[in-house]
Amino acid sequence: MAATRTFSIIKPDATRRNLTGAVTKMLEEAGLRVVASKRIQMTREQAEGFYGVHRERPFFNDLVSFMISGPVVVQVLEGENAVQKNRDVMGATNPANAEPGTIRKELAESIEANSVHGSDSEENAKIEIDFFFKPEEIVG
Ligand code: RTP
Ligand code: MG
Repeated sequence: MAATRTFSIIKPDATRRNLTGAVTKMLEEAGLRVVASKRIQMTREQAEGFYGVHRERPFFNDLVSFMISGPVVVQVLEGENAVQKNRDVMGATNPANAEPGTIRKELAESIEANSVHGSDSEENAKIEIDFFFKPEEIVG
């Protein structure tokens, strides 16, 4: 099967606790390869744009504030069935419901400060990769 790509964010709760390497190690051990990576401070406008689909959700304002509360690491991950593989290693949105061995179970603090974002479909992966990366920044 051909390699596909997904988009990942290491969220501010993880960068704050110096867990960038720990998260990346779990992604790599799950069979994903980091083909692009950069540490950025998101602006409010960027975070609102990125999470635009959640604009009407009750947690939207808190989520945006959290995502700009510190640096994040945005990454493009490559592997077989990358979107699903990443979702599997991330675990459930709420770490209390996540399976042992997943990033959120082992590392996350709460349903909001849940350490990682991952695209939920190949279509959204393309949109999210384009939101943060130029083609020449991705080296497969
Ligand atoms: P993500 O998009 O970050 O990969 O996570 P997800 O699909 O598992 O969760 P989603 O429903 O898309 O929600 C996006 C992010 O919003 C925060 N959230 N807070 N307070 C709450 O009830 C609540 N629910 C979701 C989380 O940071 C979640 O990852
Ligand atoms: Mg989502």
